[in-house]
Amino acid sequence: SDYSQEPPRHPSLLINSKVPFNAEPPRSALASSYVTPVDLFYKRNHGPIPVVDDIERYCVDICSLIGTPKKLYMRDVRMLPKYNVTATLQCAGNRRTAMSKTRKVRGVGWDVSAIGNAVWGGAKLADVLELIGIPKLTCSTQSGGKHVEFVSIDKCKEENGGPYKASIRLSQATNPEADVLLAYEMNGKPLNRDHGYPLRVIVPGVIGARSVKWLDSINIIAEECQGFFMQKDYKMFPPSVDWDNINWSTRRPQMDFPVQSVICSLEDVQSIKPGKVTISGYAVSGGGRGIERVDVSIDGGKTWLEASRSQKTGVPYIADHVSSDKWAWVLFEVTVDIPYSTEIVAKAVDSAANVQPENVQDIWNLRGILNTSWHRVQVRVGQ
Ligand code: MTE
Ligand code: MO
Repeated sequence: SDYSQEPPRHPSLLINSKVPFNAEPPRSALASSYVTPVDLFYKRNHGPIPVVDDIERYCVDICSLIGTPKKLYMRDVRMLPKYNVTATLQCAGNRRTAMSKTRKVRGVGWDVSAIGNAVWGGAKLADVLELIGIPKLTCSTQSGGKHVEFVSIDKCKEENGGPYKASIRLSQATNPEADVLLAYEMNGKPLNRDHGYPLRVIVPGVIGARSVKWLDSINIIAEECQGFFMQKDYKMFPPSVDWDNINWSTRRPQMDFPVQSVICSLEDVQSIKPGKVTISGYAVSGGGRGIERVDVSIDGGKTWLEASRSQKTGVPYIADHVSSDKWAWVLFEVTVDIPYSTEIVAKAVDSAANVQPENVQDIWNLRGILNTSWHRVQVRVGQ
């Protein structure tokens, strides 16, 4: 494959792999802004970044089981009502390195920054599907179509040189409140090549793997997408399953991500002076569930303090979907006195009262996905 036309990237990104390009920002840079700058947003690719230079001729083929196929040009997408949705995108492999420390897993070695929060601008998929005669809030069509498949332009080795693809349920795709977008903007600017120029899917509240970049076609299909990343990857297995006894067909593709929180203001291990320390980070849950609470411990989880939470400055955060960005992370902060070396821990609770698991061993899985265990950092206090 050809990596001669990769775009320029920010020098402070921590590179996990050069080809394909996989990189994340330093954790200290991540929680310093509610909206993650595009340059610092993690980049997760499975092949070379496609080159789309003739934007006039670029179009997405939409095929359904009924009716005639349609070609969707950028001008057609731009003609539909434009929505700006603030949504956190998180790779299922975020925090994989920490899981690998208890028992080896396969996959890109992410620290805690394979996640970012952006304002995605574009058309709602529900509006696009209406153009080809699929009404809003459709659960299944007469001809049996139940899933919407997104196929990319890129080429990856996992698909034997074919394109990256994924699908979501038709009921989610046609639900305007699910806010599934065909996005052409990120933080108010046209998408850049790394993030899917000219058009990508954003599926809020769902693992990043389903938000297909560089969209080439949309297919309404009867069964879920049979691609590698749906059927042979991004599934959550129990700790008893390893590479010698895995049966992929026993599990469903992961969609919503679980409740997560991470301390970004401290490295593990961090040396500090005794005294007041501000502990800050992010917390987010999938499926549009807001963050109800973030607990911080400075004694390894024996006692807890509640951190303050925020989204937009000056607007109180309430996890009620009306005054909050329901698909977006919250930033948390608490100032504490740390007199001696200790373990600092964060854990969040979402609006369905889901909590993070205490120990990573209990959720170990061979692909190293969804490490949402309590986030722990060691601090060494010296004079
Ligand atoms: N879409 C295409 N076409 N190719 C890819 O490799 N990677 C997926 C998803 N969409 C991918 C893709 C994965 S695993 C993630 S986590 C997100 O894109 C990452 O999006 P980002 O690079 O914009 O952060
Ligand atoms: Mo991912």
